[in-house]
Amino acid sequence: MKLISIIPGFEPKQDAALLDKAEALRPSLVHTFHEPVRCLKGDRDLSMEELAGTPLGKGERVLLDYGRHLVGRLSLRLNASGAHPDAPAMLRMAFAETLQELEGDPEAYGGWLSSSWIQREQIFADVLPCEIALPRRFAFRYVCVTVVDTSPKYALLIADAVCRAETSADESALRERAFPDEELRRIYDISLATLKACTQEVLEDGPKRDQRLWLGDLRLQALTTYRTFRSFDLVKRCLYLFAGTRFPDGRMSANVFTRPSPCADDTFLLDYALMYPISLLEYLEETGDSEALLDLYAPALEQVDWAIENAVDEEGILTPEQKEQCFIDWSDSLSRTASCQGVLICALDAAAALCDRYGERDRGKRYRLKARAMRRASLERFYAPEEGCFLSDGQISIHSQVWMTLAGVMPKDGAARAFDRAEAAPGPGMLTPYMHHYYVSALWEAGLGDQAEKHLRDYWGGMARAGADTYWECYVPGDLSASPYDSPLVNSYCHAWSCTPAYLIDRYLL
Ligand code: RAM
Repeated sequence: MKLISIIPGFEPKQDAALLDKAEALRPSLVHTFHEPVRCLKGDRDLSMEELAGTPLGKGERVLLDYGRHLVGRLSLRLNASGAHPDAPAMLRMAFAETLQELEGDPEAYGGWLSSSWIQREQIFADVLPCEIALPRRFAFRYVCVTVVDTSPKYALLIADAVCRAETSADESALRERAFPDEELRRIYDISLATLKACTQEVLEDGPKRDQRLWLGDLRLQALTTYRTFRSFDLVKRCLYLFAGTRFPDGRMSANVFTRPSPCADDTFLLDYALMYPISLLEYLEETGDSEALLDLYAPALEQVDWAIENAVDEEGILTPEQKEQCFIDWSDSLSRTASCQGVLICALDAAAALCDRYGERDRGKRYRLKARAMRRASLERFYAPEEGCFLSDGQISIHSQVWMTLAGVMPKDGAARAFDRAEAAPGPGMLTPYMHHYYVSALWEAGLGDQAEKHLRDYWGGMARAGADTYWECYVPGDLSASPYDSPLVNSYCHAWSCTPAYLIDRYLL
């Protein structure tokens, strides 16, 4: 599934008052400084002091390991060894969140996302000694530095390579937690590291790549930060950004660019837009923020109203055209109809609860009636009693069982059989932690807590065992090369929608 949307002449509708409020909520960043914890030159393991005394000539390469995932900017102090430098030093650098990324060849990359996301830098030092601050922000644990050339008269010394890391996450908000075992603590800690790295001036989608807001990711980050860093104002800022720049007809964009100034992307994903009323309700449940309710109520309900008017037939079933506008998971062969139907029912429930808060009870009642009718229609259309599970356009997938469960359509006591059936079916597998999050949540909601916990330990624990410092955008157990973009070289290995174990553990296990 390629996600490339180009709407000629697209001009988002900007709401200056909402965008001003978003701007006023821009957080300040906290900086920390980090040196490599080890340097590898060939098979020699060097300390930073040893590296500073090791001349590097043409073609030589060193791997700097910072020992943890960082989001920040690098400064190099370079020096010369030998005769007076008579030519610039030229360096090539590759930044990587995982070692595996350094193995791929950027020149051979042929995926559908831009190759410019591959984190590289080329620098020239005209005068030595010197200090060079790299202009771009990178997300990395490893930096591979190759000396492309110096001259026969001198070699290069790397005196230091300090990263100024940045985040707006407030560690002092974290509460001590008692974990039943080390595995769970590790899964939880990696989740915190992931969210911290994505917590910048907005809740970024992945600091290596998009560095902007995506609506589906935002909801999961918000749920997780409420129980960890408690960045309530940052969630509020993100909600205002989505409401402040939209499609001309009021729909929320799937993502918002934040620089140079907020601007909706011309990409619409129905299930993402429907996450907005859900996210707003969850934010209000946490904060009781009446300003946000007043400002964001109308934009939130517009998403649901648009869907009812444009995406549902008389029977209360999602239309075939609209299922094409849904994300749900990165799977080409997935039928998204039942899943997106489930998201819409959840959004109707959220809309009704928003109406209650706002004092429009009759309107809330109408959403409730619609949700009830859609539940009935879903059961009739998608549930196959002989199979004991839901079918979407004839296909059995875990995705459909998940969203029918979360939407309250799953027959009572039917979940265990439905999930067993779907797991055994040859249907499309789940590709992303985004989908796995909803899977685990659905298991818990269906009373299948043991299965949920096991899956959480297997899936996120699997990434931890594979060496993850932060959770990856895409993870398919047993296939480290899985990628939605035809190449893992552009995969993000610290990704917003993957950060939820801290939420899940806190909510269901502690
Ligand atoms: C990717 C982003 C994001 C996701 C969308 C659908 O480009 O990384 O996480 O929400 O796709």
